[in-house]
Amino acid sequence: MFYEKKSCRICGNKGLIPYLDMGNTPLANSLIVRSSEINNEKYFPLVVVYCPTCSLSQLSIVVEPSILYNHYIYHSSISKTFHEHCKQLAEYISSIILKGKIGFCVDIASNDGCLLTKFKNLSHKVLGIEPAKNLAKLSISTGIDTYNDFWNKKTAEKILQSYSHADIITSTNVFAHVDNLHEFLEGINILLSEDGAFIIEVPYMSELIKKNEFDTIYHEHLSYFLIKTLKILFEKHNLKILDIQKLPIHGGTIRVITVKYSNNNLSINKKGIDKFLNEEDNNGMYDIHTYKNLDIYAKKIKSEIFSLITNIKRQNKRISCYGASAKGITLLNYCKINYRMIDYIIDDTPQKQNCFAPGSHIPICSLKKLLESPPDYLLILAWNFAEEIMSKTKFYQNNGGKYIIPIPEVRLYEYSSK
Ligand code: DWN
Repeated sequence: MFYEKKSCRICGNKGLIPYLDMGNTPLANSLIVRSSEINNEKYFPLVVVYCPTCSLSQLSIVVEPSILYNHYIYHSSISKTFHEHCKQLAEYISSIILKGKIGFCVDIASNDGCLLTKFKNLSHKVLGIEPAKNLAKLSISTGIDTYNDFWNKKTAEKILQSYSHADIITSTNVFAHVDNLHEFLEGINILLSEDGAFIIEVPYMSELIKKNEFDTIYHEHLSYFLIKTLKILFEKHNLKILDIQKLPIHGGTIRVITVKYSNNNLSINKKGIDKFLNEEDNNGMYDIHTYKNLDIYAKKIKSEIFSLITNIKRQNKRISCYGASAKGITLLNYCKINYRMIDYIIDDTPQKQNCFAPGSHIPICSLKKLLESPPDYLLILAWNFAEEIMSKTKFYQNNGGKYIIPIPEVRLYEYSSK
């Protein structure tokens, strides 16, 4: 079901240093469908280790990908903010990278086709690669051509036989989920055309550390990247970084644009890349001591949130949550918050509703529940979408409902206008 990863997946170094142990937790997206499953839940160690050679942080274990992704409950299209993000990404690629040319755009781990829909709207030819059967089926039903498999060399070869080289390959929020990154990039080299571009978006480790986003550490996220690490990895695979952009989505993401070494069509933003590298160095991102502080901050948030919830409960007040996100489920389990303290979690994903959150066993409900049975406090577990969630729950705040936001620090929001 899982194996222990004893060496760095980028550089092979065996001298890895553990710095954060979040205990044994269930898989964040393994929602419980029937209450009878509660007694059979599986728990996995959640430990982060640091490679002093290339500065990669990675989990100490790797859970079998088929367990995590053959059926995937997370639908990226649920959030309006993410739709807007995908639209801007497609427009940026269309105008700056493809320079107005119509291209063949392949998205790896295309989920429900959110990004590809935006490329399609700009008249590009699209193909999704998606390992989850349920998501591949869903995106095909909306008219997005999708190949149902994991990305690897074999998949790249099959796509090349049936289609053509790709002008653009995107992989947003998938790179961190991949164990064998070397084979992943060998696949990119097979499918990417000589003048094409490979664009990734990944959570940025500098932001995770800066904002105490320890809840984004769970079994799906095998690696936590810095530019230094990505540069080493890409250079091993004939890819050069052209540009890097920092984006607010998902608590702090970096977009990295790469091309094959032989491709000189687009200029390199050397100054911009060096700025990232200098900042990482200046912020101590190449020093294990910086990472050890994450454990201290995570414990601080755990104790603050636990005592806040205990105090609220002592006053006989009710608390619910918004967003059965993977990070939210991780936060609840790490902070030892369960169904005795929280009435329910609202999530707009129909597939998550009527399930129970793994570990904490809190029922997941639709937005209707917030109208029918409003709590005194709403803990926003999907804090990365706090603005969007607050704006769609105006009725709750107008009736005196309060919000708790847990990250980067525990904050209470009360609105005086009743
Ligand atoms: O890398 C990953 C990221 C990008 O997405 C994955 N490993 C899994 C997933 O992580 P997550 O579940 O923590 O992602 P989100 O996007 O923060 O999850 C938000 C949750 O909140 C979803 O379940 C949808 C829900 N939601 C909602 O119900 N109504 C979100 C918004 C904005 C809303 O309006």
